[in-house]
Amino acid sequence: MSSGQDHRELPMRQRQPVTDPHAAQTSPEQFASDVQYYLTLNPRQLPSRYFYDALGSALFEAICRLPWYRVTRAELRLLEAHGREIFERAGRPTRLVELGSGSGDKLATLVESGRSGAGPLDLHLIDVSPSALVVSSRALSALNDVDVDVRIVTHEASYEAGLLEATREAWGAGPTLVLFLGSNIGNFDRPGAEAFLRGIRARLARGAAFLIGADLVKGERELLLAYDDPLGVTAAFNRNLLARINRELGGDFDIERFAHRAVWNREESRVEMHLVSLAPQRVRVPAAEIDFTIEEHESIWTESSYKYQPDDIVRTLQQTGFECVRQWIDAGDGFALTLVKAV
Ligand code: AVI
Repeated sequence: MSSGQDHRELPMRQRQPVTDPHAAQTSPEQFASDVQYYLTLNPRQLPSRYFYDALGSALFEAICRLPWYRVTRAELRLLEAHGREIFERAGRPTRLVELGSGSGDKLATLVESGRSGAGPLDLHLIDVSPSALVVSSRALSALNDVDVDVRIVTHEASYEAGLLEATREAWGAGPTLVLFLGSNIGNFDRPGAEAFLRGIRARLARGAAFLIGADLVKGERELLLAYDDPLGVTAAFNRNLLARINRELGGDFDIERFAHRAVWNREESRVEMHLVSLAPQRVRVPAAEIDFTIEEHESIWTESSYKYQPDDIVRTLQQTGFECVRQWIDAGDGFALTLVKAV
């Protein structure tokens, strides 16, 4: 893959950090040290995993409801339409493990549309947010009312640590389907995505099924509207990162003097989000021990959201230890669900 190769050759300081957006590294000390490190790089950056404090998570939920951000709805439609086939082709799994389960909506949709009444189903929810785990396990418990016998286990952990715990569980062990939805893979750069998928493969038994959702390359106008919506919700989501630094690390970012900007980087196949300084301004973040001047028009690069071609997804999965079972595409909204098995 040429883009992955090129990217790997860039010096580390020019790369957007490889982020596990829901990684468990959220201690105040880690946050301060990451802010210090990334804000003093050239170009300045901040890791996108820090978007998801309570306000940021609420703003992200709102983004998922925006008419211009189609990822969530497209994926839910595919899960609903093809749930039965997903269960069949995944080998009728009795254990489902979702990495970054969030609200639990997607898993609930898949189980409701795909699972017939027979036998209990173990659902393992992995998320770093304890409040998300409470909400999702409550939502998924409701499946018991619609005649699906589910047992729910929550893991407050990063993806990989949670997967290790979930697959170590002796009870209920049976055919397993691991889910990585929401196009979260898009927030890894290409080498990071490959390394992540290899890590997942290493934790799975041969034959285990893996379902991944990924947003596809589409027209620039459509992509930019998804990341720079007319209601300004994505701008608020982006700028909240500076507000979070002010709140938690005593920073003095003048939030109104930073503009949200979304850019489609065609060569790298990614939408980038930036916060652009509207004037030369001094910024101090005492807990991160930084004090710097940011120039007018200088930007802080806060997120990369890589977009895939359908074949690209299959190739990447094949290169990381999986074989393709089936891919379902929503051509209208440009989204793909790909089911693979560990080989
Ligand atoms: C969580 N992640 C897949 C979202 C994305 O599309 O990259 C985060 C997001 N950023 C802006 N809008 C949504």
